[in-house]
Amino acid sequence: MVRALLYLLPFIALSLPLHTSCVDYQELGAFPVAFPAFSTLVRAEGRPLPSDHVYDLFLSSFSVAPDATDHVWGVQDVGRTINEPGEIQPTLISDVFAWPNEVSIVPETVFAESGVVCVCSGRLPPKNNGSVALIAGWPGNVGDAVLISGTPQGQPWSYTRAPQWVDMNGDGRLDAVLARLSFVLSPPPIPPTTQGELVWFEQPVSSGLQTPNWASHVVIQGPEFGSLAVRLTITGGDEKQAFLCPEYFGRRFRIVWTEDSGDIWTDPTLIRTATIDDDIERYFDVQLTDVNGDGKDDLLVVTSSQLTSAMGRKPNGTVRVYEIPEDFRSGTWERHVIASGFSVPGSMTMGKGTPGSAVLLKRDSNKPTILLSGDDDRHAYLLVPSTDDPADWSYDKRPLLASTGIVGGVSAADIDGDGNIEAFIPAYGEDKVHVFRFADAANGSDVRMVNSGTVGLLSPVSVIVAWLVHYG
Ligand SMILES: *[C@@H]1O[C@H](CO)[C@@H](O)[C@H](O)[C@H]1NC(C)=O
Ligand SMILES: *[C@@H]1O[C@H](CO)[C@@H](O)[C@H](O)[C@H]1NC(C)=O
Ligand SMILES: *[C@@H]1O[C@H](CO)[C@@H](O)[C@H](O)[C@H]1NC(C)=O
Ligand SMILES: [Ca+2]
Ligand SMILES: [Ca+2]
Ligand SMILES: [Ca+2]
Repeated sequence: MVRALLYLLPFIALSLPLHTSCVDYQELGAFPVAFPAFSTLVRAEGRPLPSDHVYDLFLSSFSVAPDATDHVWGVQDVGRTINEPGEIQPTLISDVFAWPNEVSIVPETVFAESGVVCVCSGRLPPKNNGSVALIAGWPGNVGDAVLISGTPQGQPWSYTRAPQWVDMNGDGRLDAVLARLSFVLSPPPIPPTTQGELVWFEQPVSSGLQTPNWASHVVIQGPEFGSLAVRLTITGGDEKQAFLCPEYFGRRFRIVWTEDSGDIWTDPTLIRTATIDDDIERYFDVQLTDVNGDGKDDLLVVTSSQLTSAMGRKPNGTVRVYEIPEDFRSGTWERHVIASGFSVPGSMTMGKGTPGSAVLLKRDSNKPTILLSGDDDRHAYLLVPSTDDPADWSYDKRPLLASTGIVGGVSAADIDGDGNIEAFIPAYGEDKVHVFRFADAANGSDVRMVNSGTVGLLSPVSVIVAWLVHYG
């Protein structure tokens, strides 16, 4: 009822000129999905291997209503109907998860089988009972979910980002490595505290895809929402396995590795960490990618603004890039803040954060434009590089979409092979997913900021924080 009334809010008809020297775009349309949250594009697998430009799209959708049924959706070969987004009809993969977060595909190298979908979930407090689940058979008749994270009697955990598949114990089988979050509850008025940890689930010797409750091993305490597996160089030019670990509540950004020369993680006394940055921001998202187009990978990192009276500062969400040192264990990570000043508008900012996730719109060898979800600030943005010079870290921040609800996890790729990048922008409060295409400016279309939508509810991070603030 409330939502129906909110739909009647007038749409604001802003129109901003947004032509730039190196990127142009059009909104191709949108398709309906109730409460879309995360979107993920994955290259289609199978035999024979589909062409490079066949992508499947996965979406999670959840409602904060206590007894809601939440959904995991998939769209096979989403490029086929991309020019008529209204025709896109997602297929239901599962409705058994409470609050599904990131949905992805398990690489064929893990089970020598393609088409395994992985769902991370976790309804937030007080039913903080999430899981990591495998579902075989995509596309087609998918099977039942197998919960590898198990332990129904143990401490409840929420999982947000999809696992990284790395062989942690050297037995030749890839294991699932994830960050997870739990709340340590005390009787009121003592506020709950958060606990995060990097954990790996050990793939069993046989039938991993049919076996629930894989053995778990904690690497370090700290990371709550995500971590990224990377192989980086050390002095002498060798590479080592490591995990990048942003911490939201912990307000630091670290890297963890093992001193074991074969990168085997079973001996806790060999595990080491180094701090990449600890400028007390809330580290939220990290990707390894060449941001400035110099041929060397960098870290693209988002810190989320969050009003904290204790800090006595204005909230200031940022997008920043770290250059990777020659030896990741001891070197200095040079930081370049490429966009800042994100804050949730209005007076009701408690428990809200911005920006959300970022994705490069990588079309050619030029410095790519970045697509950014504003999350609780209800926008999507483009960060457009001022020049193609790799040493120039200046970007123009331009609003792309104004939704009056939360903007979810964005994804982008050339999904139809036409040379242009298409992007999916979930608009949680509008019950739809927007579809954009980015092209060269020479092929310019009528460009303006798109306004649509209604007032949204709460993003995953927001709910946690709102809950903490409320009970804290
Ligand atoms: C948590 O979820 C699992 C799997 O759905 C279920 O077996 C278990 O009973 C749940 N625990 C609680 C405390 O709700
Ligand atoms: C936000 O942080 C950036 C650098 O991290 C700084 O340049 C900028 O002035 C800050 N803005 C506000 C409003 O504090
Ligand atoms: C731009 O338009 C030209 C001519 O119509 C076409 O050949 C070219 O492929 C287009 N480029 C992109 C990136 O769409
Ligand atoms: Ca293993
Ligand atoms: Ca670079
Ligand atoms: Ca395309």
